[in-house]
Amino acid sequence: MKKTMILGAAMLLALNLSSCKDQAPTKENQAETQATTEVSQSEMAFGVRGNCGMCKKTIEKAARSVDGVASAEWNRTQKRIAIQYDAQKADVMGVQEAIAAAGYDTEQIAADENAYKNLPDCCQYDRSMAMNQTDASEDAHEEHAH
Ligand SMILES: [Cu+2]
Repeated sequence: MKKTMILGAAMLLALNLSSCKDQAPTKENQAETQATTEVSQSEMAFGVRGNCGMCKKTIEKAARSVDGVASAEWNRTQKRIAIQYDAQKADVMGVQEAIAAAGYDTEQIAADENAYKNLPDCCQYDRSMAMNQTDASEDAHEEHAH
């Protein structure tokens, strides 16, 4: 009688254990997959000099040409670019190098001289222009700089 009960309890325990085993890894795997997707999208922002809408196109195109960059948005008033990227593929310096190679000064890298000279006249921005003007409001100094 006593033996049967122990055996029964042992079987119940074994059953619980096996059902835990079946569920636990699945949950872990799901959590891992979700975490990877969320972590891979990082954001960065830094100053980039430029004048007009054509500059904006060139700057953003250069940034997006870097592998791992998902989106790039240059703000003409603030002289600042905001980028969403995969940190495992792209890094801040790599993106700044690509923009500098296209002829535009960034916060940490000066523009390629030849690329700058080859820009259209309207795009040959002032090389001493203040960039990364984080506190400039969207419209305030819009036409002021020219
Ligand atoms: Cu321009």
